Amino acid sequence: MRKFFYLLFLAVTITSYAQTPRVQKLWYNQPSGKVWENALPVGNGRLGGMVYGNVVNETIQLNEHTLWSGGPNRNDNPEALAALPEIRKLIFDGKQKEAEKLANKAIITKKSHGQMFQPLGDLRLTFPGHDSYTNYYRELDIERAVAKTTYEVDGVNYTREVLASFPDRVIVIRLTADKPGKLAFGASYALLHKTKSIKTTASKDLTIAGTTQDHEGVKGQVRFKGITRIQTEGGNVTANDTALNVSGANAATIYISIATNFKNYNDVSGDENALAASYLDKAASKSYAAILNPHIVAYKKYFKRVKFDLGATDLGKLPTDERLKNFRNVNDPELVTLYYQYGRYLLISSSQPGGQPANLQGIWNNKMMPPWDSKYTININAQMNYWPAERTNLSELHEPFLKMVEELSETGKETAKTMYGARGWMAHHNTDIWRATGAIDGAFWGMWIAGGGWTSQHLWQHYLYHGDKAYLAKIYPILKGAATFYADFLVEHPKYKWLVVNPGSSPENAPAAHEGSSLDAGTTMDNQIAFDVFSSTIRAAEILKKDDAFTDSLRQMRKRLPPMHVGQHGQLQEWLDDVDDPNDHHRHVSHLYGLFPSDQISAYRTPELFSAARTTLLHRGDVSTGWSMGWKVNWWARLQDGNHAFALIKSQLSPLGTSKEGGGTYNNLFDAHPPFQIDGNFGCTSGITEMLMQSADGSVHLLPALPDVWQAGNIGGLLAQGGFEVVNMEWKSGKLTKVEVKSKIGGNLRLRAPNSLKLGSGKSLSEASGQNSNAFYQVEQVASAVLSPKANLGVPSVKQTFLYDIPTQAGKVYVFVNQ
Ligand code: FUC
Repeated sequence: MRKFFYLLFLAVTITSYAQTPRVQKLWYNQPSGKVWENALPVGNGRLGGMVYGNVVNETIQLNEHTLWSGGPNRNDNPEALAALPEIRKLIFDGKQKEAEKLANKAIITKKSHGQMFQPLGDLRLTFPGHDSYTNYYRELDIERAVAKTTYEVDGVNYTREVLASFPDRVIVIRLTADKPGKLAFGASYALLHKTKSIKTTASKDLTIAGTTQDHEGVKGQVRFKGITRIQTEGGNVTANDTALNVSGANAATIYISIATNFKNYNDVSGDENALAASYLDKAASKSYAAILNPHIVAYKKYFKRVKFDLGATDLGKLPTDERLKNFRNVNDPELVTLYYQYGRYLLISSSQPGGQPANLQGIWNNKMMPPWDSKYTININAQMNYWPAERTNLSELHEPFLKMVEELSETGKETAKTMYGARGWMAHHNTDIWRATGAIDGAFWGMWIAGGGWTSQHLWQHYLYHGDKAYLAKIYPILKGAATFYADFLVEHPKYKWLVVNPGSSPENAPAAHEGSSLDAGTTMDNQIAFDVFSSTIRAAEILKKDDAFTDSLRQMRKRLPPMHVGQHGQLQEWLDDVDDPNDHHRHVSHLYGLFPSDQISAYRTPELFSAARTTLLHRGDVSTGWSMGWKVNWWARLQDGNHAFALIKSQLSPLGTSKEGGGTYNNLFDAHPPFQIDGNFGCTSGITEMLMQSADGSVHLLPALPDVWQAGNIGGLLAQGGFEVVNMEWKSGKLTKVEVKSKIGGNLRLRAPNSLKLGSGKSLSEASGQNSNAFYQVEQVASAVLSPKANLGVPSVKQTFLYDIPTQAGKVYVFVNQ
């Protein structure tokens, strides 16, 4: 009954009205207490901080991007080469389980299974006498990248602000009291590292130092240094051996600098002491205001590029945790836009040029042994982190990932050669800061060779978005190396004569027919990735006018890859044989790689595969781990079903524990696998973009998957391939009313829209015809599907669209309005 009245109350207060959106903030009426997932993340790509907002015992849990266990190392298993023919034969003979046993022995590493991303430690601030407080409030302002806590004690208002400065490379905490002399606190550190020292210096700096852990037989070699300095206005600072104390101050600024000896994956000869001191001295010479303003400017440079409004309701006035509790039962469109922009905030804060890519937890981890080592799982998770990068106009932030791929193309050469006797480069399903490329965990998971192939596609995609030929020339050897590995690794299937990856797998899933073994030859995802690796290398070589003979051989091989199969249940087959179980709800749906992020499966070009992909997704079901649901939002967007995509968003934006199948969101809007994994945040941000705009399948498709609940709104700043920026897009009643597209490099703009459009000048548009002449929109036609005679294929329902060709010139903005 109470629930009924509550829902009634919510229904009455829901007056959906468009208004200027409020400042985008996560905010709460309670401190985090002991729960890390209540704390609010700040970061500058190099340093991460989790701000608890606790009143008496404040904690800022700290991370540094290069603070990993171990040191430079390799983990290839040289026995692989000799065992390869036998493993292949066993798989071709249908003895997958035996093949898996042999692969566990000869292919899975006998060395490191990957190193761990480790926390630095906690900065603890203690405020004696603040036990009885009132007017408590804390927030994370994602328009300025500043966390704030305020409360009142004995008539004094206290404020703390925390930021991780982009330009100054330090974390800064500003504390103020609104009555003079009332600020007093102690500052100390708690570190979990075994090798550590915490001490104060004569000049009252609080320093911490240590070395990361040995792990999996690799000696810990990352030395870190942290220096904390406090400057006060009024009052004074005193130091004991391991802590600083502030008393009688009006205000104080805490500067935290952290550095390590890490230079790159192969070099730990840096001077952490000199680096930490140089960042600190530079920053501490500036006032808080002199740090705050450039920080906001640097942050906004990225953040402000995308504006997004779906309207607002009064529910937006509630604290974030309450909105999360309500979301799936009410209409709170502003929580969608907040969550979307929060995904962008998290990428800006955890991935900056020159730094490490966002790992499984971005840059936020408080555990010495985090789940899955908080490393890079490259059979989906690390790629998903970067799906929003180009789409949501944060291309520069793709750089750390692209750099990692470049480094894998170096370390992965030896793996290709020693383990498989192949040229080129490869990686298995995981890597870490040392760019290890061996096979880890166990053959069931690790016997997957496509980590290099898939990650290499991010370089090609980056080119497709910007069209920079010099960049293409630079990365071409990496694409070519990935393709060369496939050229050497593929073998002829004895029965079908197709060229197949063997041994391979469809990540982390196994059909019952294979006695629980995941190993197989010619899995659908392996074929799709090989197709993309060949296609992108061929196209790059054509553009660069080189390597004709090589690309001819790739064309020949590409023709011999297995076509996609539609099986007896009308599903897209996950394996070459028709062994899928329609009741399989596995979180990985790897064979839909061809639908997203790739665009081999299309509503217009491959209707049978499109229908089969939809059936597969219906079989797999919705609720799953966070990242799996994030991927599903993208897939349903590609399937042009906005309502289904929105249903996934509702499941994802539910408090942790709402569904026993997993997934959900923590109070700080971190995605729950569970545990916390950031990929679900990024996957969902990408998916929401895909619901509103897709640049794939030969055109820029506007509003391809608008759910009924978002009938009016606007978004500006999305990027499309070929250098187009959708500067602004407005819609009402599900119809586009105004669209502005900036062409950065010229070329034909092929627009697909849900309603007919004309130019802003009133001139009509030309209907599109034939192939899109814009080379960035060239589509690679896949082979016709092989259909099971038992397959009952429904005809996909695809909404009517209008397709136009608009020749554009570089630098011009084109305006379109509803016809
Ligand atoms: C893969 C997934 C798990 C998890 C892990 C980090 O192994 O199957 O769900 O996301 O990566």
